[in-house]
This record gives sequence, structure tokens and C-alpha cells, in this order.
Amino acid sequence: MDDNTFEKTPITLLGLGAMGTALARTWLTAGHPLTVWNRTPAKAEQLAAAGATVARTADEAVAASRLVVACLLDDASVGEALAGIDLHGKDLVNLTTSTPGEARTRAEWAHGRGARFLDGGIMAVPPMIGIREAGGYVFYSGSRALFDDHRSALEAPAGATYVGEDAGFAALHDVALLSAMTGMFAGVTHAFALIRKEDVAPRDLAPLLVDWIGAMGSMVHLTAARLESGDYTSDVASNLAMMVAGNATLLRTADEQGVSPELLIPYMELMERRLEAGHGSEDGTGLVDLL
Ligand code: FVH
Repeated sequence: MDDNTFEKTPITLLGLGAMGTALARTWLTAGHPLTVWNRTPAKAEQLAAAGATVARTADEAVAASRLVVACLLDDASVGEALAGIDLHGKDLVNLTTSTPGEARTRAEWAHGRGARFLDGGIMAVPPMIGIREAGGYVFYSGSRALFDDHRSALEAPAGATYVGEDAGFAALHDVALLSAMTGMFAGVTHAFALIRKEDVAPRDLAPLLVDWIGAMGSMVHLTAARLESGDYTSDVASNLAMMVAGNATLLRTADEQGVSPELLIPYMELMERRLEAGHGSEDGTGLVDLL
């Protein structure tokens, strides 16, 4: 492979949505010969002006390069876009968000068609692509050889973190982080709702929330250590019995402020179940087992 020479690897990119377009611009800027295809051809026009070769069909696009990257809406759209296309000798990198199971099935599907396969989970939004300082990166899993062969091309848009030969691992890591993010934003949404009708500016609460989330974030390491040791009760600073009692204050405050507690209730119910099962002296780690 030629990633480590002055010749930049030719790349085919399928999908020119917000993310695909950002990826395309970065690869063009980095000097990679780029062939693009999008179901709706108009989205390719600006990239053509920037130097991309626009393929009329996905088949034509795949034929243009050994390294083929898909960044489509979902796994079903990958199957539709590549249906019936010859993949022999291709290196298929799927940056479409998938479940771990979908990624493993897609890997088998690609291998059955003669391609090497690498799945990717993008931990960035489009404006972060191509900006190293933004801190975005992509989890990769699947063929280590493919990853090593094309590493410099893969690292042009964002950092590249390889997490294993199991094709499902990139999606597993991606979705684990996205799920944590979902819970975090649920909490932030509730917090802003609490102050909505008060004389507190959202812009004044924002930095307090950011600092608090940062400070609490380090608890993740403690949870990991407890899960690995199986010891959920030593040196517990905030035990479950205390936290469940504290939840009642959170709920009364929501009631006073006229805010629906619907984002908090499921997590609080889980805490109560663990407490009722006799685990009041633990911290919150036991909720992982309960799930
Ligand atoms: N944008 C983001 O913030 C997130 C960041 C993290 C990673 N995600 C994932 O990246 C994949 C692509 O996301 P996107 O932002 O580019 O999404 P859209 O702008 O909605 O573009 C979707 C493209 O998929 C094409 N497409 C949809 N269905 C089909 C199909 N059946 N056959 C062929 N192509 C299809 C669509 O084509 P068109 O509508 O323009 O014709 C777009 O090119 C995604 O997995 C995110 O979860 C982004």
C-alpha cells in the first residue's frame, strides 16, 4: 500500500451528507485523489469544483479505488448502496453508525464478497473534521492489516483509535460513549428546565454545569475499578441510601418549578430497586449489574 510514500492513496467515498462532505473536503485538502458518489447527485457539485471526481453510480465509484469508504445514513443504506457491486480486492471502511451486531454481519457480508473490512464509529461532529485541535477521533475495528495499510489516509480527517479485530467493537465503543452522552444531555436538559422561569440566565448556569459535569466525570474511573474488583462497598463516599433520599428533594424541586421529572424517573427507579434489594451501603455501581 502507498500510504507511507509521497503518493497519496486514492479514496472512494460513498455518501455526501453532512459528515461525508466534511470527510471529502479533508481528504481533498490532504491531497488524496478522491472519487465520490451520492444517491442525490446535486450534493457532489461543490466537491467536483474542489477537485473530486464524481461517479455516476456507486458501482463506478467502487471500481475507481481500492480503498472504499461508506458514510451513509444507516446500515440498511449501506446494503442498498452496495447491493450487487463487486467488492473483490477492495478495502471497505464503513463509517456509517451501526450496532455491534450490524457491524459484525456487515463484516461477514464484505468478506463473502472478497473485501477486507474495517468498521468505524465517528466520535466527532462535522465541524470537528479536519481540525486536529478539536479532538475528534474515530474508533476502528476489524481488519488490523487494512487499518495499518491505510492509517495515514484514515487519520487525515480525525484521530484514529483501533479497538480490536472484532468488527463489532468500534460500534460497541461508539454506542457506549453516545449512550453516556445521551444520559448527560438528559440531565442538562432537566437542569435548564429548572431555571427556565427564574431570574437565572442560561448563560450563567452553563459554565457551572460544565465544571460540575467535569468534576463528576472522574467518578467513571471509580466505577470501572469497582466493576473489575467486585467490591462495591469499600470507601463509599455517597451511598445509595443517601442518594435515594436525596432524589426526593430533586423530585420536590421539579414539582415546585413545574418541571416534568420524566427524564429523571427511570434512573431513580433503578436506584430504588437496588436499595430495596438490600444494597444501600453501595455506591451506584450495582446499577450496572441490575441493568
Ligand atoms: N452528523 C453528525 O453529527 C454525526 C456525527 C457522528 C457520526 N454520524 C454518522 O455518520 C453517518 C452519516 O451522517 P451524516 O451527518 O452525513 O448524515 P446525513 O447528512 O443525513 O446524510 C446521509 C447520507 O446517507 C445517504 N443515504 C441515505 N439513505 C440512503 C440509501 N438508501 N442509499 C444510498 N444513500 C443513502 C444520503 O443520501 P442523499 O439523501 O443525499 O441522497 C446522504 O448522503 C451516519 O451514520 C451518522 O449516524 C454523523
